[in-house]
Parts: sequence; structure tokens; C-alpha cells
Amino acid sequence: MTNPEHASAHLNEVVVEYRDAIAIVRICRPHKRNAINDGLMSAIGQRFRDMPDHIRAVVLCGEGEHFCAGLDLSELKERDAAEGLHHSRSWYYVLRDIEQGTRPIVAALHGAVVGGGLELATACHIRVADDSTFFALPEGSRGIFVGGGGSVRIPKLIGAHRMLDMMLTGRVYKAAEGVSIGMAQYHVPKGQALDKAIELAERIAQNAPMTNYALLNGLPRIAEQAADHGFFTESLIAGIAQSTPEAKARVKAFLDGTGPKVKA
Ligand code: 1HE
Repeated sequence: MTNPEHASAHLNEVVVEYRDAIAIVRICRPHKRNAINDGLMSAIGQRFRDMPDHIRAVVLCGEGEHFCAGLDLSELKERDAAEGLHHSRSWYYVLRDIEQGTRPIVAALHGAVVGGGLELATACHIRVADDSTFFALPEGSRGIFVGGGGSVRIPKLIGAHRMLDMMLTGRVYKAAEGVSIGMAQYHVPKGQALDKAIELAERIAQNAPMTNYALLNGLPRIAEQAADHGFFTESLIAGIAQSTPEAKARVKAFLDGTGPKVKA
């Protein structure tokens, strides 16, 4: 659960470094392959809530040989059905808050991105996978189901038929193939995911905050709306975004010849 008492005992497992306008959030439980128990999930939520206002973009990464081994299975064995429901919801609340927040999150992936680790990665906005990355949903073989929003988010990236295959057969996608089907937007050599994610986050942090907010909160909703509703929602957001002083200043700079051009 997202219980502050839980979170405080686990804040040392979520280490945050601030670099100018970006934050690097590192999950540090490598001896358990960054498997996420209740306290760690609460601490992740707490770290994102505690970000200073000047932080415009975030990199999320994992310490050790793997990004994240998913749910800490040692906590699973004692839960009854109602506890299981609330546990799933507790993941959902944290992941929804970071997905629909104000700061784009770039996940730097390596090693295992499995089960709840993949659910965490898919709540981020950009995924950079290094060549050691592998994606899997071992829930099928453990007799359980995804519970951190995976059945909503993962099919949007790779299609329900591929997720079904992963859960039915235990199929593991290695980095190149995973990226080719949409698991991540970037594929880099082994050991380079963090540097690439930082580079992207620094670029994202230069965007107008309203544009980033509209992308995180408007775009996914518009994509789910019927076209006619989507067109209207888009017009509303476009009107708000272009009315901000920052947008006016940026457009003026381009027209003055001082703003950046698009480069091929
Ligand atoms: C764990 C976990 C875990 C490692 N929960 N303890 N996720 C899984 O089913 C994936 C389970 N993990 C693995 O398949 C492997 O550990 C890895 C491929 C990720 C890494 O392998 P390896 O050889 O580097 O590490 P290891 O020796 O398997 O694990 C090191 C320790 O971490 C070991 O504990 P130790 O006390 O014996 O040293 C492991 O037991 C422990 N460990 N992964 C608990 N997941 C919101 S619902 C989401 C549902 C799910 O995520 S289900 C999928 C769970």
C-alpha cells in the first residue's frame, strides 16, 4: 500500500540525484534484483511526490545487473483476495501518478525488465533499452496475473496478441526484437542506456512545461476518445498551450530568427 510508514523505511532503496533541471531516480535493491515490495513501491511514489519544482524531467533506472525483477514474490504468499485487490490498486495509484504527472520520465533499461518491472517501465514515457535488456511476463508461469496496470499499458505498446503470447508461453523478448515490436523507443549498446536517457531527459527539460503537461495528460486521453471528441479536446489543449507566455516567446524567437530551426 502507499503507506508513508512503509515508504520511510525504504527511501534508502530509491536514491535520487538532482542535476540542474533533471532528476535521476535509481531503484537500489540489487541483491533482490530490484524486486518491488510494498515499501519499495511506496518509496518510489514518495520520491516522485517530493521532487522540487524546478525539476522538469526524470530518468528512472535500476542499480545492479537488472532494471527490475517485478513484484517481490516473497510478499505474495500470505495475501487473501481482498488484500490482493488492494495491493494491485496500490501499484496502480503510484504508477498512474507518475504517468499522469507533470514531468516526463525516461526509463533507462538493462537486464531483466520483467513482470512488474515491465509494468513500471511502461508507466514511463520513454524507454531506452541497452543491449542486455530482456522483457518477459513470468506471471503466467507463476499462476498469477499482471496487477500493476500491465494489461492496460502493455497491449498499447505491443498489441494484446503479443502480450498474450508472452504470458501464455513465457516468451522472452531480447533487446533488439523487443524494441522492434515497440517495447522501447531507443536501443543502445550495453551500458549506454543511462547516458542516453539523461541526454533525452535534458532535451525534454527544455520544453515548455505546458507542452510536456499536455503530452502526458492530454495525448493519452485524446488517443482513447472517439475522433470527434478527440479533435475537440485537442483544440482546447492547443488553445491553452499557445496562450502561455512561454509559447509566445518561443514563437517570437523563431520569427525573429533567434529560435532553433528543425534540423534533419
Ligand atoms: C526475487 C525476485 C522477485 C529475484 N521476488 N525475490 N518476477 C519474476 O518472476 C522474476 C523472478 N526473478 C528471476 O527470474 C531472476 O531473479 C532474474 C532473471 C530477474 C535475475 O536472475 P539472477 O540469476 O541474476 O538472480 P537470482 O539469483 O535469481 O536472484 C537473486 C536474489 O533475488 C534471490 O534471492 P536470494 O535471497 O536467494 O539471494 C532471488 O530469490 C531474489 N529475487 N527476483 C523476490 N521477483 C503488480 S503485479 C506484478 C506481478 C509480477 O511482477 S510477477 C513476476 C515476478
